[in-house]
Order: sequence, then structure tokens, then C-alpha cells
Amino acid sequence: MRLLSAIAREPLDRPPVWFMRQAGRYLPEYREVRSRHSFQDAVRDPAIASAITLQPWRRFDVDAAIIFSDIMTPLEGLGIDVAFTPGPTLDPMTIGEVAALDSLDSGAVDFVGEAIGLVRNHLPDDRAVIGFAGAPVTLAAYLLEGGGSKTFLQLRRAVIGDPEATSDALMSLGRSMHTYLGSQIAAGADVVMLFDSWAGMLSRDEWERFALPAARAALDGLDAPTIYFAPHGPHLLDSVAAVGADAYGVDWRLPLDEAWRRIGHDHAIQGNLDPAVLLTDPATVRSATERVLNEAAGRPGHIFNLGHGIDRATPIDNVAAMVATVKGERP
Ligand code: 1CP
Repeated sequence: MRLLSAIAREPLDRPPVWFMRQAGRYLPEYREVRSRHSFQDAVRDPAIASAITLQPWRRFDVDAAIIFSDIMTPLEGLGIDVAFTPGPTLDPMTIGEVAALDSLDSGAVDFVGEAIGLVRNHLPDDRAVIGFAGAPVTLAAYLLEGGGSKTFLQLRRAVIGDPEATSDALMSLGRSMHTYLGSQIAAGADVVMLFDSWAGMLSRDEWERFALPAARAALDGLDAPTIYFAPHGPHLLDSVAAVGADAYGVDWRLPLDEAWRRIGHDHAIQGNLDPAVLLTDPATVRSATERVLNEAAGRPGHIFNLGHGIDRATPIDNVAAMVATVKGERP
């Protein structure tokens, strides 16, 4: 499996390529399914979720399929009601309430494992199925705020004003996500990824004290290779390898070679084309993709990806040009 070989830093003729949010609204076939089913219904029905998961592989022949679900989905198994409008919305919780949550009953979200099994059965053996979870800090950011935010002030307030309850809450979410990721591996996920989308909101000291131990609790001892991704976090790169993952995602803010040096060449790296590049034209996409490949310089351990999720206004031809360039196909 090309993705597993890259994570193990084996030499390859080209890096594996997949991209975050590869199943989404920029794809007409995704919009077609979503015109008939709500996001939640699609996620909860293994036949629909697995069909959506496979859409980008069918269209672009990418090297991995990430399961169609959301970081907030397993919270159902903790008794939390989340609506998608389209981002997650819920009744805001206090940090004490988050700390008092039970541990995850992964049986309550076994539709995710069923979808993973269906995807694994459909994909060729050399393509990877990626399972995922939200990292504790990122889940807490949504739980305390009741949804998305530009500042996530409630999380930052909790870290400063309520450090003990915050640690308890994050460690408890970390243990639940460990259970959840383990259930995805048991169901057939070849790799699991932990999305810490809002960890970059914390200072480096706060990240080390709060985010790091909780992310470690989520990943420690899992029976599959792991990827940790904290976008908006160049200030975290020197410390990030303490998470103990096998590979690290990086956003577009630093050149790939500089980010890799700061994380350490003894880890695989995933990234980092700016998704805004995909809003331009195929020629610009090809040269920007070449630039990322040149920064990786053929060093074993590069997984080609975007620096964050694909935008819904992305033209499909630009995505095809990116994938073809990584595969060394000339226009
Ligand atoms: O059809 C729709 O409009 C729903 C939009 C949508 C989709 C397609 C949401 C709501 N979630 C998803 C799927 C999803 N989410 C996937 C699987 C598909 C794939 O990658 O191909 C994954 C891995 C996620 C992970 C996710 N959800 C993250 C982490 C990655 C990141 O972007 O940093 C985050 C932060 C979320 C929260 C979320 N869910 C949905 C939205 C619109 C958001 C962002 C909300 C916000 O912060 O304002």
C-alpha cells in the first residue's frame, strides 16, 4: 500500500496522493447524493457513507479514501446531540460538563465501522482506508462554544481559568477517541488520522500542557499507523513530534522542507499545497504542485496532500491536474 510505505518512509517512485475533504460539495456526484439525503442521514447509513467515501477514488484514482463522517459524529456515543448547519451546532457545554462525560460507547456509532468495512471491500488492496477522529482540544473547542468560532475564546478561557477541569476533560475525550479509533482499525481502517484543527489557537506552552497529553492518550498503542494534523500551528512544529504519531500533516504557511526539518526527518510528513491554488487554473496548479514536490525532494516519507480541506468552489479540472502532476503524468 503506497500510503503505508510512505508512512514507513520507504523509497517510492512517487508520493501517495489524497486530499482532505476529498468527498464534498465541489463534486457533482456528492451534491447529487446530498440533494436526496441530509449530511447526518448520509453519515449514518453505511451504504451511502461508503459510496460517498469512494467517489473521489473513482474520479481521481487517489491512493486513499477517508471515511465519510465528521469529527463530531462519535459524540453521539457520548449522548451529545449535534446538528449540522452545515457546520456542527449544539447546546454549549461547560468544561465541568465535558469532564463529567461518560466514556464512549462505540456501539452507538457502529455505523462508522460498517461503512469502513464496505469501503475496504470495494477498494483495491494497494489503496488505503483512512479512519479519523477529532483531537480532544478541537472537540472541546466546539463543545464549549456550541459550534464554530473565529476565536474559540471559551476554550482559551477554560485553559487559563480552569486548568484542572480542562485537563480532566481533555484526557477523558482522549480516552474516548482512543476507543473510537481502535474500533475503526478493528473494522478495517489501514491508517488513522487525528484532526487537531484548532490546537493552533493555543500558545506553545498551553499546547504542551493540555493538547499534547490528550492527543497522546488518543493515539498511544493503536494497532495501525497514525497521522496527527494541527493546521494554523507553525509555532507548534518544533514540539509536535512529542505526540508520537508516525506522520504529521502541515498546512501551507511554511515551505514543506522547512516544516519537515522542524518536525524532524525521522517522521513522515503530509502536505501542503495551499487549497487556494486549486481556485486558479490547471497550469498554475501544475507549477504549484511541482513546487511542493521539489521541496519534498524525493525524500522518503512524503504524502502529498493539501495544507487544509478543499474548498467547495474548486473546479474539478484543477484537482485532476494536481493528481496527474503528482503521478508524473504530462498534460
Ligand atoms: O454537505 C455538507 O455541506 C457538509 C459539510 C461537511 C462535510 C463534507 C461537514 C460539516 N463535515 C464533512 C465531512 C468531513 N469532516 C470529513 C470526511 C470527508 C473528507 O475528508 O473527505 C472530515 C475528515 C471532516 C473533519 C472535520 N469536521 C474537521 C477537521 C478537518 C478540518 O477541516 O480542519 C472539522 C474542523 C470539522 C467540523 C465541521 N464539520 C462540518 C463543517 C462545515 C465543519 C467546520 C465548521 C466550522 O468550524 O465552522
